[in-house]
Amino acid sequence: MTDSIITSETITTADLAGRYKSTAGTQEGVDKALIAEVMEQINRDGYIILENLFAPEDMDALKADALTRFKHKAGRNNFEGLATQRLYSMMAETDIANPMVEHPLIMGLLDQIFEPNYLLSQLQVINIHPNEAAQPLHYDDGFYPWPRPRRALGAATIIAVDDFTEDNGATVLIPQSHNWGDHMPSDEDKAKLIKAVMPKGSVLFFLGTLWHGGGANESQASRMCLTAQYCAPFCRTQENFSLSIPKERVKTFSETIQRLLGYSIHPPFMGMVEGKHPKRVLLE
Ligand SMILES: O=C(O)CCC(=O)C(=O)O
Repeated sequence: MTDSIITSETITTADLAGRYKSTAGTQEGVDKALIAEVMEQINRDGYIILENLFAPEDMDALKADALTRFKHKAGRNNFEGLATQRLYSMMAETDIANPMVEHPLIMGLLDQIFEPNYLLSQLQVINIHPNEAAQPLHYDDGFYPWPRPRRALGAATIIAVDDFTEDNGATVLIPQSHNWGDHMPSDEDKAKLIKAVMPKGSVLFFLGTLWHGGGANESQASRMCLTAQYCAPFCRTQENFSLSIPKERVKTFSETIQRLLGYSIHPPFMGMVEGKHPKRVLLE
């Protein structure tokens, strides 16, 4: 039981959990000056490329692992990609991507963008094969039907598992489109598209309001990425991880990953189970 006195002023911020207090922000810290510098670019342009954040060998290991797990040869429509493989729910089978999902710099940026206890909204490996057409341009948090311009309710990483080149399907994006109102990209806007060309192990980090899409793959080789999308703690996640990742596996994950998967509370009680903290269901 908590002995906090709840008032009209504190009802949306009070941490009512008695046993499992919020662990938001307890991950390894990152230099504040670096976070401020990166955030300045994200706020201005809607994105940043963090070159070589991960070791190429870790990318090779992730690729070898993912290639054994794809269940389908291609997507079901031109958004998933008719020459693109997607691996969903990988945490149900392997934790090879966990260090990338919870990297301290990524968490440090998300701490600046969202309220505490933000969530992992989806996690995918995307393998774009030769001859794939460009994906329709979109912004990732567009399914939250709130008028633009507005704050980002989502943010994403696209981690280059292969080198992203001029012709192999590097993600394309429109700088500063995170500030747009509710209009579709015009031909003039599309002329400003840039390609996220980057060496493997690099990360494209962008706000959920930034217009972007997978690029056309005009090369002879496939282009793989790992992408994690995160959302504000009061938004519905794209994947329902409580159903897709067995509790026995979640128990083995770090505190940060558990929190990202929804074993956390957005004050005062969003995410509760039978009025209790979800960790009680996970751990007791
Ligand atoms: O694969 C990419 O480069 C981008 C994919 C994407 O934006 C998506 O599937 O929502």
